[in-house]
Amino acid sequence: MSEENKGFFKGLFKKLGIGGAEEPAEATGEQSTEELEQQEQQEAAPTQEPAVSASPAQAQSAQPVVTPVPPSEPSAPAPRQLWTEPTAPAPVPVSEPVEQAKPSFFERLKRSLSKTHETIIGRVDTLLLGKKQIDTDTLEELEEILITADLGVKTTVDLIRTLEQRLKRDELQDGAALKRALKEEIQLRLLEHHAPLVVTDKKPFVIMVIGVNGVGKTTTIGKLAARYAGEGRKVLLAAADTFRAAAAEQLETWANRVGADIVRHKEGADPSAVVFDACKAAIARGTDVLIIDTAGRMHTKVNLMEEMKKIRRVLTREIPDGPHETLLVLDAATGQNALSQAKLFKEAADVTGVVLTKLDGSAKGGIVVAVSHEYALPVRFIGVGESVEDLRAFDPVQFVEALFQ
Ligand SMILES: Nc1nc2c(ncn2[C@@H]2O[C@H](COP(=O)(O)OP(=O)(O)OP(=O)(O)O)[C@@H](O)[C@H]2O)c(=O)[nH]1
Ligand SMILES: [Mg+2]
Repeated sequence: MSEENKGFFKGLFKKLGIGGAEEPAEATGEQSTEELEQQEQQEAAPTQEPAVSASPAQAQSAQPVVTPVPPSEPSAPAPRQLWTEPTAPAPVPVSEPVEQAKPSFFERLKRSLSKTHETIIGRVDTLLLGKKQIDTDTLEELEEILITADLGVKTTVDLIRTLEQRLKRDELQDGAALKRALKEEIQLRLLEHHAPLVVTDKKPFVIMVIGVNGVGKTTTIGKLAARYAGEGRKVLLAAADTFRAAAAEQLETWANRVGADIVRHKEGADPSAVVFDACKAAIARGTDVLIIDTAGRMHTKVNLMEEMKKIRRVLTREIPDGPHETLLVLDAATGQNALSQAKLFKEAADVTGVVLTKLDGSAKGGIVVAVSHEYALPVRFIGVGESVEDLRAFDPVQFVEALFQ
């Protein structure tokens, strides 16, 4: 404490009639703020240096834990943490870190769906504002909202028909009842074709990932590989997108990151040859899950479809019951385009499941309902961000809850 402050406190204590006290800290047997700071620095010092080999998580945990005291409250040093506990390294999350903490994931899902919420529920709320009675005109307006919110014409017409029947049965007395009914009906349609992707004990379980360029195939494969490797499965990635220069490198980066094996050839190589080698390697190495990345761009759409068929022919020669899953990746932000792609690929490629990526920040999340209901395709996963934990197993009940809240 500065001499000036010491003088000030002496004067103050004299005025208050507290004799003998040199200064408040000593008078109460407590340490001054300044001393506390010094002590804190000394004691925190050894833990401030992270070990050279520490993981980022460990390094983080080595930061001194200091609760700063607001400068306006110098008289309350008690809550300050005076030393840093010798901290055990924070556990490094291996798999499903967010699924264990469901509430926080739900909050994140809600945030990801906030724009879609605005586009659907925000507009429904505006429509219902001050409405005392629900009639067929209300349902007509609702129809328009749902179509423009990417739920698709077929799904919307089906939803409105059901709501009309419920209106006739006198089940929609007010806005709240209509909103409840809409939620139930959307949920029912999502549940109709819902099935999670179950990796069986087929060895190798083969997942072929398809979709047009830029939708998030390679990123989804990386996230899936992390998930399965985290479950203790042996994962092999096949870089069968030989069309784009950086495609194999991108996949290799993911493989290294998550501890998966990879089979890759040179750029421009025959994708079927990569798949052939990957199948052989997977069988030889006892791989649990083989995931095949494919090109999203070809000179023409016909080329793309032909290429996929060729890959499939080669694959089934090596693994007769494969692929066990043909996963179509769709970018939710593209709305109706995603729906057209679902149609095209379903017809040409025996799609067994869908991943809807980039739901975060998209206002077109209604497409999830359209894809599932209109094309009777199970949505296996949703992508709500770029990092590894942002691929979530799709849960219709949770999705609808997050959308409506
Ligand atoms: N915000 C967000 N970005 C995503 C998501 N999934 C993928 N991306 C991003 O989308 C971009 C394209 O992803 P890729 O995985 O390279 O797409 P691709 O389908 O493999 O593309 P091609 O190989 O060109 O066919 C990347 O920048 C990803 O980080 C998601 O769920 N949310
Ligand atoms: Mg790719």
